[in-house]
Amino acid sequence: METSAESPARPVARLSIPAAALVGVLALVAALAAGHLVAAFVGINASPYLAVGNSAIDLTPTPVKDFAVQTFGIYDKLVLLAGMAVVMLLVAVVAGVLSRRSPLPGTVAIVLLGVVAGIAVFSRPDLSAVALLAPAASLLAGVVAFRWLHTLGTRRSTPALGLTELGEDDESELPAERAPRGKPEPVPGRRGFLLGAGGVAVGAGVAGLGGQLVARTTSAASSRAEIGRLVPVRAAPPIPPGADFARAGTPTFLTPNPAFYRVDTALVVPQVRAEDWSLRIHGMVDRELSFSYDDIRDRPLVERTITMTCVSNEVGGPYISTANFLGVDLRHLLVEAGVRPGAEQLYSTSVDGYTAGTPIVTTMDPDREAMLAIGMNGEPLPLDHGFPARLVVPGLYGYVSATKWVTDLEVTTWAARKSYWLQRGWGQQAPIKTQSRIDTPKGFQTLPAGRVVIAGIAWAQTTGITKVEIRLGTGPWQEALLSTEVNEDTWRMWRVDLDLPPGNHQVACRATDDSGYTQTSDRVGTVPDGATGWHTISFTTR
Ligand SMILES: Nc1nc2c(c(=O)[nH]1)N[C@H]1C(S)=C(S)[C@@H](COP(=O)(O)O)O[C@H]1N2
Ligand SMILES: [Mo]
Repeated sequence: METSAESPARPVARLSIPAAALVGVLALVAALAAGHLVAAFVGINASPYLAVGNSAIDLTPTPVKDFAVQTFGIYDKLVLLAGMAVVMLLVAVVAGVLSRRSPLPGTVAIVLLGVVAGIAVFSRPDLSAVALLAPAASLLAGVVAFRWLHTLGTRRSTPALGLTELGEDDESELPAERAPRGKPEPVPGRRGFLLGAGGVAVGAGVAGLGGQLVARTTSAASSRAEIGRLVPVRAAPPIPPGADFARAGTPTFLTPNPAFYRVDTALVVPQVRAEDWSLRIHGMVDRELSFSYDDIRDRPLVERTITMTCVSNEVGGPYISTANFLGVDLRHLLVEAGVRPGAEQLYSTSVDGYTAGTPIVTTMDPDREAMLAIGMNGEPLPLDHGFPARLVVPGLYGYVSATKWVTDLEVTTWAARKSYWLQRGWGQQAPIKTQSRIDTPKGFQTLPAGRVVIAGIAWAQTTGITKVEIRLGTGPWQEALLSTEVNEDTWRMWRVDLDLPPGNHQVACRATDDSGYTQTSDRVGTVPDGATGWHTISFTTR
């Protein structure tokens, strides 16, 4: 009888467990890579992997989110992406193994994943309907890769490492024309499978990397690079000498952009090109307005030194930074639009659907100088800090004021709109609380006995800091030396020089602001409107 390993393919064999798992994983990789490549053209957040991750963030219950931020800090999103990868890989392995004989279970699994990704993409506010092409490409590539590899792997051939021929445990289906056992000649079945698998892996790699490359060049980064210099009509006054005690261990007065704290719900930084950006002002206004990037940059630009703070900053925490923000007065834009009586809230929306609600009175207060910012520390806004434009309102925590990638401002009431974090239990009114932090020594540090500098920061934006005191153990409060004041919207540094004998020490600090208020010792957590309490650390001198 005429039989050879190259006889027409027929699904008479089944895949070994490792081969089946490999088929599942490669189909997954092919699907994700194809989706990523297409997403590079229709909006990178349409990449199924990222879209599912972004939806996961929005659906996560607040306590879990808080836990993640607390536990993983800036790595929270990395941990989420890694966790998703593990889950997807497990699903792929299981689907593959369930498909050892028939490709049906794996096909169903891919279609299900494709539908989940499609829903995730569809529900993203920053994506249009064409973005569905990305999950569609994933679905197609996944199914094709899966079925093709499955066919290659189950093509009857000489028994080989990756393959189990039918028959060993299933005599009833033993094919009559079994391949001869004696001659392990070339093994095209196995070789074909391995070549196919390698091909899929390489193809996926090329598609995935290609997607990254395309996304980068069509991206906001290239648009930002072409902005050129933004020149204010009024630059921020230079930072005077003595504005920080950085040499003693405080932060520098201005935070370099890469070191500026970052807090947002975006898994991948929204990519908005300046050319494509516009800002709409509408709602309870006399006339609706819309501004392009050039409309904004052609207005008189002002530059202001402002310290931003996140409501999620624990006592002693890192979510505070200072920059020279450049932009236009938000109040002027609102006056042009004509805010109607009865308006309470400026409801701002980011391109990624994030929203915040700022009291209209605050935005209209001439002393507050709320900004629509397009520049930061002499550059266009960095992508992660809101390029092309964001809001900055001195004295309010970021979640009620500092919308990044802002594209829509609706003048409205509190009842009509509930912003992202309000829906999750945070406060409607969130002025920044007067606080202070010890930066040096570090908690549990050991230093030589003798001269020791205790130094840190204090802030009470819009009011200003008048006094900072420290206390060793339960000793008397001693007043710290304050740095040169820059303005009332920024932090202020402080230091105390001590002579300490060897021993264990505990030190606490508290600030008093220009209204005469001294920081309370009552410890409250960050929810719903910001932490209070004295920052206290222990250290040792030897
Ligand atoms: N689009 C968008 N804007 C946002 C946020 C966000 O999640 N999405 N987070 C806000 C919060 S909670 C803070 S504290 C500030 C942080 O701004 P930064 O990342 O530039 O420091 O941005 C605000 N603006
Ligand atoms: Mo925040």
